[in-house]
Amino acid sequence: QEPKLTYANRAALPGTHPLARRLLEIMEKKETNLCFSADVTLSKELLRLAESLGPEICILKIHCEILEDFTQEFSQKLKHVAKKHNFLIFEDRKFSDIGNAVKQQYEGGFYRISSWSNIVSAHAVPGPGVLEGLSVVAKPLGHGGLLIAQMSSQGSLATGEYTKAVVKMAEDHQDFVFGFICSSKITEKPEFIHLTPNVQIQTGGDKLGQQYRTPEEVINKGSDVIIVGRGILEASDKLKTAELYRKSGWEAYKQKVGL
Ligand code: 5IU
Repeated sequence: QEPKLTYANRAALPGTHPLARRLLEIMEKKETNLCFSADVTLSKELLRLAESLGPEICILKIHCEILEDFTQEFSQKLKHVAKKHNFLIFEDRKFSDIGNAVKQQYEGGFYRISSWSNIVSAHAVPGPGVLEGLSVVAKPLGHGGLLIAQMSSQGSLATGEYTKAVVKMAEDHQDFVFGFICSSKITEKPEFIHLTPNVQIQTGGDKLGQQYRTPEEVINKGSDVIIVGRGILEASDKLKTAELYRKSGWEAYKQKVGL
């Protein structure tokens, strides 16, 4: 069997997107494949979480429109914390309109997402125009995007041939797309990063269709980054719990690549 590539090996591949390279280097340096998903309503709380969990994570994923009190001052503070603790900011916007609309949604409006978020997500449903619109904004800023290839919710329509078409679309737009939100490994190309939500050490689900798997299962299934929200958010000691997720994700990775 071929030796498995490490995150560092993949960072060094010539075809790896510069932002993916930065992510893989952060992962290697901080020994973490944990993306913390902070769906909270107050910006102060989000900043507090980012400050305290920052050292444990490679990415902080947020939904800016869940915040009740979003300001540009907040986003600048978040950027500052991200720089201090060396993690990337991911606005999980799931853009899904025509190119001209998403370009404006990404760059302008109330949130001005492109001014503070390194990574954004998009649906492939509209066709390649969505990526072309986002690219116009992302490229000069060095940002990158993730395509939603599969979803963790019950009854998701993003399966089979759809997922395959998403991979193809990503391969055709590697100047912007550097990876996928997915539940399992969907391409053998080592330049692409696989990120998987619905991770909890306690398996099961929620009442709204979410279905959970453990960090080990997810990493063993070929994913690179575990996305954990309520598994950490609802714990009484969030820092200790984040550390637990970081360690289990990292151990699973080390075993997988044979380190
Ligand atoms: N998320 C999913 N599943 C998906 C996609 C995104 O859970 O298929 I695409 C988001 C939703 C939420 C986070 O922001 O990931 C998971 O949070 P919990 O760990 O709290 O379930």
